[in-house]
Amino acid sequence: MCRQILCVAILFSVAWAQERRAIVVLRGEDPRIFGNVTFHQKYNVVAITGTIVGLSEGKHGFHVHEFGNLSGGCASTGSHFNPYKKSHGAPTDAERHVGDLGNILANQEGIATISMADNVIQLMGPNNIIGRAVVVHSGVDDLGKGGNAESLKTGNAGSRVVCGVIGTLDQEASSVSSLYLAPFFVLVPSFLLSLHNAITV
Ligand SMILES: [Cu+2]
Ligand SMILES: [Zn+2]
Repeated sequence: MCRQILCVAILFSVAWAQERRAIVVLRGEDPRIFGNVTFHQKYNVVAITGTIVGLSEGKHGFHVHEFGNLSGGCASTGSHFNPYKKSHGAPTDAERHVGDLGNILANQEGIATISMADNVIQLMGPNNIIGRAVVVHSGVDDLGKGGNAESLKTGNAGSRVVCGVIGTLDQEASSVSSLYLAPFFVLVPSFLLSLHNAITV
């Protein structure tokens, strides 16, 4: 029993220490539209940062689609990544696809600077987006509030203008700071266990 508790503590500390980064290089059929987006997971929060150039001014739907398949261009990346068979929504909605990241905003020069965070997409586990695709759309994602069937499926965001496959950037390099915490989760339960044994003997 005590050994099981220790094992759980060790597993928990290892899971907790995990930090991971991923990158997507975005290319469109129009070569003037391109960009990079990086994903950095610490604990369960994924920070999303990047820049995309060549877009039309305004909001553009920004999603993770289910397949990392660009053999037919952005069209072959499938639907929004939706492992729980939910309806389309805003990133802040409980009812959303895992891949629903809302909209990005391009300025007058057509440059979108992305800086957001999400705790539904993950770089590990069942919600892992690595190997899937990021797609940016021509139009605004209505976040499931459009009042028609398509809104609950795609957000009526229009055609796919630029996309790319999400790849691993690194798994360990930035995990050093979290590793300092790992001994805490091993040593404290060990100490409590020895204390418990000392008292019960
Ligand atoms: Cu999409
Ligand atoms: Zn969606």
